[in-house]
Amino acid sequence: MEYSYDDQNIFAKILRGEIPNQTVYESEHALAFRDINPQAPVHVLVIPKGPYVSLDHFARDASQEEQVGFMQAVAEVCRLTDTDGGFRAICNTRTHGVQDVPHYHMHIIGGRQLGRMLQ
Ligand code: IU
Repeated sequence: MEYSYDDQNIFAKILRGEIPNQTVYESEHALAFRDINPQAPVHVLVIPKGPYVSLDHFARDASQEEQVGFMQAVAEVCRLTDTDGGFRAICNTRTHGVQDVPHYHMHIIGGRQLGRMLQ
């Protein structure tokens, strides 16, 4: 699989500070910010700072430090938001997964009872 990262994608612009965001947590390796179109009271996107297109790209090519850093950011988002009742983590992945923004991101969605299935 060849991954081609487009540095003009919207999350790359957010990482460069060219577009504002509502930051929940930031570290050396990851940024977490509120989704602009929230589907629930908690809807946060966690993204790595490195140039990874998708979950599979990140899982294959990111260093252990980047991968640990990413999961630590997920843990911080859980600590900082109303997720004690649980939440859903979603990584829409490339074309079949209907991924719109080609920079790897994990949705953390919660703060209310969710339905059983997503479409
Ligand atoms: P997807 O998994 O790539 O389909 O989700 C992209 C998400 O990015 C989606 O929930 C959008 O509402 C969100 N988003 C955003 O938070 N800020 C933006 O400027 C844009 C999209 I464009």
